[in-house]
Amino acid sequence: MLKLHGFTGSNYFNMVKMALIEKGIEFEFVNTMPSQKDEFLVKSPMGKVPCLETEQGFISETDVIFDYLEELGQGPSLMPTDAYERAKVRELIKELELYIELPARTCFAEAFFGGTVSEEVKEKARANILKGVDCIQRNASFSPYIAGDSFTYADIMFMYTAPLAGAASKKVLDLNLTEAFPEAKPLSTLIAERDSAKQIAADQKG
Ligand SMILES: N[C@@H](CCC(=O)N[C@@H](CS)C(=O)NCC(=O)O)C(=O)O
Repeated sequence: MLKLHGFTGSNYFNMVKMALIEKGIEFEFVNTMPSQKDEFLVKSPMGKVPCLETEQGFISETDVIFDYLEELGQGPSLMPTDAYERAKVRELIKELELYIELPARTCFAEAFFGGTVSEEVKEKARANILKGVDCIQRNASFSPYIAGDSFTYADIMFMYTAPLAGAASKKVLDLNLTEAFPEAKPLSTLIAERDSAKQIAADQKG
């Protein structure tokens, strides 16, 4: 059986967890924190979570794990069948990670972990997040899902990046993403209604 290593508070962990639940693939949860210790680095070369343990070895990087799960061919497909449309889903996944998640992440220390972040970092984050939002608005369809009429891995990436970036922006950057990114709330509300999202939210509450 596949084993998913990570912790319930990790947004990336929850992305892979959602994909596994959506596809109905059984997995074992291995509660694991990120670490730079040698024994973990052999499993996840950057020391990050999640990583997925298969019979052949470990896989890390969430979008790569998505592709692996899809290629297993089990459960409902979370990718379009057309090659161009598949590429567009991957494009959105990459944009959400690079241009929303990563700039927002530079402020997580102050937003969620009691740290502080310099004004310089905040200014850069504010500008980059707004640029990222523009990019997603140009590229996404929101009809009703981010890449069209079916639920895909890009929706999973969206679900565990945009709302968190919104919360960090509000808390630390005095930036209201509800105004700048009005499409985000209806989509996250729609995704939150899925059984997979409800299970993840319940597990997060403990
Ligand atoms: N690009 C990675 C990012 C994963 C990631 O940043 N995970 C966080 C937890 S939510 C982590 O392990 N952070 C520890 C670190 O950055 O060293 C992925 O796609 O899985």
